[in-house]
This record gives sequence, C-alpha cells and structure tokens, in this order.
Amino acid sequence: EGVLPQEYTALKLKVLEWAPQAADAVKSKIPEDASVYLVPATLRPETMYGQVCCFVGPSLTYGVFKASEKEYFVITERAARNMAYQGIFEKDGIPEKAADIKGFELIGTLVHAPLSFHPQVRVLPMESVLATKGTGVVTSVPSDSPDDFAMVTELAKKSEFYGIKKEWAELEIFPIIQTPTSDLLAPYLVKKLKIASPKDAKQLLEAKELAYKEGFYQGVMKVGDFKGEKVEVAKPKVREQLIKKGEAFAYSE
Ligand code: A2H
Repeated sequence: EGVLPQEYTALKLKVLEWAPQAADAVKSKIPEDASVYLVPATLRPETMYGQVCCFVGPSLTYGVFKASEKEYFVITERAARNMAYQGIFEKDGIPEKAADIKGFELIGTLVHAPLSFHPQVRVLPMESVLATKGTGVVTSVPSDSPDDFAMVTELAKKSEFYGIKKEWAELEIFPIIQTPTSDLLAPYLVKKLKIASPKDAKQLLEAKELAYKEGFYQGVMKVGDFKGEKVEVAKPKVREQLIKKGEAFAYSE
C-alpha cells in the first residue's frame, strides 16, 4: 500500500445475462426493474476501448450491493464499505447487501462494457485478482496490460480446463495506443520477455512496469474521440466522458 491514495475509475459493466449459477444466487433478491453492474476499478480509463472480458477471482466472495433503488453493484464487501464511506451509494451507513455470490458462479455472465469495440463481453476467471485491492473485479485490456494478455492467452489455450467456452477468450485484440515500440504493447512485451503463462510473475511485473511507463509518457491514442492526442492528455478526458455519461465514477483507496 502506498502513501498516496489511488484514484481509480470505477466502470459500470451492466449484466445482460447471468451465468446459470449466478442467476440462482440472485433469484428473487433483486427488484425486477433494477440493473446490476459488475464494477471493475481501473487506472487506465483511456484503454477501455480495448476491453475483451471482465475478470473475477474464482475463489473470492462478492456481494450484490444496493447503490440506489434501481442500481446494484457486484463488488467485494471491502469495496462496498469504502464506497459507502465515499458517499457513492444513495444511502449512508452500512451498505445493503442483496445477495452473496462466489467468483466462480459469475463465470460466463454476459456484461455490457462501456466504450469497448466489443460491447458485450464475458466474465472470466483470473486467480491473481486480489480481494484487498480495488473492487475485486478487473476489466481486461490485453492490448495494453501484460497481465490481461497473459491471462486471456492462457484461457483460450486451456478453455476446457477452466470450464469456459473458447470463443469467450478469443475476441479480437485491437490496437488502442501507439507507442514508439508498438501499437499492441502488452502482446509485444509478453513475447519479448518470453512470458509463457500468468504464473511467470517476475517477468510479468517487469512487463507491467515497462508497459505502464511507455504507455503513459509516450503513448498516443489511436482510436476514439481523442484520437491523435497524447495518453497523458486523453486519460482525464476519457474518464470525464465516462463519468458524464453515468458509465463510471471516481473511486479511491
Ligand atoms: B488496470 P494498482 Cl490496460 N487485483 O486496468 C489485481 N489487479 C487489480 C485489482 C485487483 N483486485 N484491481 C485492479 N487491478 C488492476 C487496465 C489496465 C490496468 C491496463 C494496464 C495496466 C493496468 C485494464 N486491466 O494496471 O496496484 C487494474 O488493471 C497496472 C498497474 O492499484 C488496475 O488498472 O496500481 C490496476 O491493476 C490497479 O493496480
């Protein structure tokens, strides 16, 4: 944990169709006319055009928390408390939990990913998702996150082992940001550092640091409303746009 608070962008990925086990877990616990969202926390809002899936920790416990009469968030209990404290929920005090749900039960749920070239993506497992950071939900952008690229590659390769449909992990990866080395920086670095799986933690950490620095300081947007602008400049603009549309909100910890 650092000394300064992290300013995350919390993105609202609306549930379009629950996986069968998740449907059982929430059945009759949420009003028919309410929307439920998975809410990943990201530090890279400008990359959201490149979302291909949404990760949860399969062994983590999530709650479905009431944000307002019409909106419920799937996040960890810890994040719900933080959000309540930050005045994000309509009602103050202890957040109201409508249902408990395990990460593995969410796998296969279909969600709407704001800004993404793939508007509909699936919830998929990632063991390395920490319960102690963000919301416990991580949106996956393999073009710009080495962790995300290593994980979707693994899921596509071993779909049977993970109990998922192969096509859920095989959505096309579009270039989002141009840097001096590549317009698909994460796949480039994963290959260059010979990262074979999400278990190669040391090389992944190195790739993550390289990608973050080069993407932020030397990246230029290749797509979207701020195409041609530097990442540094576009990042707060994309974030504001998402917040204005009601598709995201500020969350810090
Ligand atoms: B980032 P920091 Cl394109 N467990 O979003 C593991 N990782 C988590 C997490 C959790 N509970 N909560 C958030 N994260 C990820 C996009 C992205 C991210 C890109 C490139 C790099 C990157 C798409 N995934 O992060 O420790 C989320 O992934 C590299 C740092 O608070 C979030 O931003 O600094 C980032 O880690 C927050 O990590």
